[in-house]
Amino acid sequence: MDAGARRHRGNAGRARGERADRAEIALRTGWDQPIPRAMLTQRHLFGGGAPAIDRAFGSLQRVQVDPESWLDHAPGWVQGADALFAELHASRAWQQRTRWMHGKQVLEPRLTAPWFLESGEPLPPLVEEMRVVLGERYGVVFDSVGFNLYRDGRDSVAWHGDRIRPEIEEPVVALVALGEPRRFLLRRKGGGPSVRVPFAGGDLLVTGGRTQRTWEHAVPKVARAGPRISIAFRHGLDPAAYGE
Ligand SMILES: O=C(O)CCC(=O)C(=O)O
Repeated sequence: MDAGARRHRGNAGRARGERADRAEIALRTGWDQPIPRAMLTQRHLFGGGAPAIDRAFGSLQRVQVDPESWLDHAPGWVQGADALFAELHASRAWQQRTRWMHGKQVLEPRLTAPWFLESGEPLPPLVEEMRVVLGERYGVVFDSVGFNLYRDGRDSVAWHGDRIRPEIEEPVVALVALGEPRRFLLRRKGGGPSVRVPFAGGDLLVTGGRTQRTWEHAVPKVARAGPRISIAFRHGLDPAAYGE
């Protein structure tokens, strides 16, 4: 067999493997299904009114992405998400961080505003309620909250696992999305096929087990999108994570 044929067979084998991998994840999660239109409209209705959270976690479903890794998804966990979006958009001290990439400092394509428990600074009351209620449910003290603002479709976050201290083998990270729906993708660490995780404005998405260790996630750029805020509740964040 010549080199070209060998390469072709290698590529075809890899493609077959990736298809099988994607099919396996889709089978377990059902996440290759398009989100029904009616559900998107219904989601939009949750956006109005006074902000509140569902302390009973009535819509929450756990998805086992592999035997050691899970995601909890609670659609519409935040009611009045639009008012909370407006409050956070107006009140957080948004900054654009820089990152080292290929030996150069580049601007991170989104704005962030971290909060740390040790600062003693009060959080907006509903965000504090989320932090406490989520901490009770998952048995951890969320000692940092990262606010992320994606101003439009050009803002994004690249593939990564969160930088949690290595001695915490199974970190729990809780994310709340507000505003415009964006694609939230998940793939095994190091590459391979990705799946789109349903995560719309007002939803709660919690990663647990080994998800932050053996999987990575991303919010890719899109041609057009309105603003979106995500709130990340973490425990044991590596201090270097916000140091750049
Ligand atoms: O915005 C999101 O939904 C994800 C945020 C994230 O992954 C991060 O800040 O590490």
